[in-house]
Amino acid sequence: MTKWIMFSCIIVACLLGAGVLFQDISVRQSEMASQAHAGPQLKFIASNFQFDQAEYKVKAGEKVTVSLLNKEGLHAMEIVGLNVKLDGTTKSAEVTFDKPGTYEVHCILPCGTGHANMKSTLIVS
Ligand SMILES: [Cu+2]
Repeated sequence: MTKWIMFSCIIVACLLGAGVLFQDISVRQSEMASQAHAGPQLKFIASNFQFDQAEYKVKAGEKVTVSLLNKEGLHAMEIVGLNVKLDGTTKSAEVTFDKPGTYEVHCILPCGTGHANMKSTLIVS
């Protein structure tokens, strides 16, 4: 009788172990899937006192993940006329740029001596 109890205990332990293992794998798979579905990215990397590119380009009508990374100093940004604002709290946003055009991108956080010149351009085509 005790053998049966031992045996079922071992079975239950094995099932629990396998369950945890598979759960872990499925979590990892869903993480990988969400990264694969991320789509086009528009990354603004800010430092003192400039953005990493003088000109950024995106395609009109495409859903883009816009993100801001502060490599040096503290900055926030705005794409003028499109109501896209990113800062230390809101670091990324999904945006579909509908209207082709040239938009000004600038820093909206007083960050120091070069703040006023911290500008870039976004071209939607
Ligand atoms: Cu600034």
